[in-house]
Amino acid sequence: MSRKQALTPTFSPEVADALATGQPVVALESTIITHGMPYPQNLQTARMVEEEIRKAGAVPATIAVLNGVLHAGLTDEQLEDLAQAKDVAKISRADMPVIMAENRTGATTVAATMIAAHLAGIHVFATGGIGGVHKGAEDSFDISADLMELAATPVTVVAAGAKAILDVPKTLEVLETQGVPVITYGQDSFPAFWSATSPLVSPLRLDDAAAIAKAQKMRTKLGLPGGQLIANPIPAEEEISQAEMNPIIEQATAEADAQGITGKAVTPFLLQRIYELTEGRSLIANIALVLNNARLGAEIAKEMR
Ligand code: PSU
Ligand code: MN
Repeated sequence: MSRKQALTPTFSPEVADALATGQPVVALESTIITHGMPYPQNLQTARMVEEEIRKAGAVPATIAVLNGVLHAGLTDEQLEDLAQAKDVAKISRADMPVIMAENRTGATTVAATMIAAHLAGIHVFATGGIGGVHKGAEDSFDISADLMELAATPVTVVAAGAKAILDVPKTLEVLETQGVPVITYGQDSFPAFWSATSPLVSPLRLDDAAAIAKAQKMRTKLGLPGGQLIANPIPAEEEISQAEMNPIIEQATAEADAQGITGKAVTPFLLQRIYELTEGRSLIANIALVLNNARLGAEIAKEMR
């Protein structure tokens, strides 16, 4: 095999133009569409998130692999097809080369979206929640590749903290071990996805988008690989408190264990069960926090140039 230049993703016209003219661009993942939310709310949310980024003065680039082609920026038709598709692969770092080599279709997780964003020259990525260390990881060894990706690939990821389906203290420990700055935006408490606060104190805190962009640039200047995790609390009026969520999460986790759900299936199973157990309220909060992250992502992207 000869050495070739790295692959460039296929850009939508909007994203190609934005990158060529130096406009701020925010990457978006697609696993949240295919495995994180039910249809049609997944499609509606994907469109709303893109629109929110445009309103904030940046350009959205939703990432996915369609028939083996890595896309940055999807047409509305491509988005619609993906939102309705069945049996779409969930692509993390390990799957990405194989799915692409086999000309298959797949949705990108946080890890794979970071890889694609970096190949595209996009520095900021907004999503809902990252993967992390699962409860019981001391037996299952289930630790999301998202954490190692944050250590390796220079993209700033905006998420609403780590959701309480994970072992959040262990997730923070792995991020620290891997040298990933975990920065909460505007408060000391580390947010817990559906809940704006948790009893955990955030490792780091910054209060404006310019400071967040400056921190990523400094990381690169120091010759340190990797990105940073920005934990952006859900707006207080849209949260579901931890007191309310914790018993529901416990029940969903117990069911996953009882049914022997493991590996890649764990996160989608838990999200679906929590949606059912909260009678859809978890989804409403999930949509609110993704929109909130899209807005902050756009502000950071504007400061990143
Ligand atoms: N958290 C959410 N919604 C999601 C995911 C996480 O609130 O859809 C998805 C993201 O794509 C994340 C992936 O990268 O789940 C993590 O999966 P795993 O734990 O199998 O690495
Ligand atoms: Mn996992």
